[in-house]
Amino acid sequence: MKLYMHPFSQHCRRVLMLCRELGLKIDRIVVALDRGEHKTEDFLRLSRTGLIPVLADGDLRLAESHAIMRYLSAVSGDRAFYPADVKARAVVDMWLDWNHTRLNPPIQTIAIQQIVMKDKADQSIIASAHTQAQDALAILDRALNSRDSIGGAVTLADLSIASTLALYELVGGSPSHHSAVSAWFEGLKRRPSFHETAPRMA
Ligand SMILES: N[C@@H](CCC(=O)N[C@@H](CS)C(=O)NCC(=O)O)C(=O)O
Repeated sequence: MKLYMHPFSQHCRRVLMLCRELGLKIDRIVVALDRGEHKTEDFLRLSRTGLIPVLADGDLRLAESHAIMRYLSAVSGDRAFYPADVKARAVVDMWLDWNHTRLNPPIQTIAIQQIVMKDKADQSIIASAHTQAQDALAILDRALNSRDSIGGAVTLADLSIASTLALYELVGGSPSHHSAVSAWFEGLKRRPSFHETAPRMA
């Protein structure tokens, strides 16, 4: 199996974290986003989305980090990170969707402003995205405090959200105003899958 990826991408990191957790071997192929390699015809033949990560397994080409994580769970026979029980699985799916739609977007906005736009970054967009990210973290904090749907056994949702928070820290954000999120995130950071997939700073 091959993963077309970039070490600074949170979407790729969550897939690599899962591979590490499941003991799956995967070849990493770095896609040079800065040179627009993901928009070339060669790459678009792999995935019309023009986004990383993309998994290649035999004749399968699969984009979307969460779809890849579900596929890897299925082929590995994993029932821990993506439970077989229909209700438990639905709750994992709920948090995966929540990350995609609520937490990740403002954090990705901050990253694009700071890393891609650099000097041309719009500080008002960054400030508003931080507010949205903190509002989302307040929701996660309440859920973790109630311990009714997340914060128990580690699942795909925990890995996905942790990868997003890692990017948030990389671009100067912090979950420290939310004590339950901070404690939960510190626990995830202690897992080998987290620190072994950290991007190496030049
Ligand atoms: N929903 C997608 C998002 C993937 C995504 O946004 N990837 C970014 C890197 S983190 C990318 O390829 N960006 C290149 C671009 O937008 O041109 C997933 O979960 O895989």
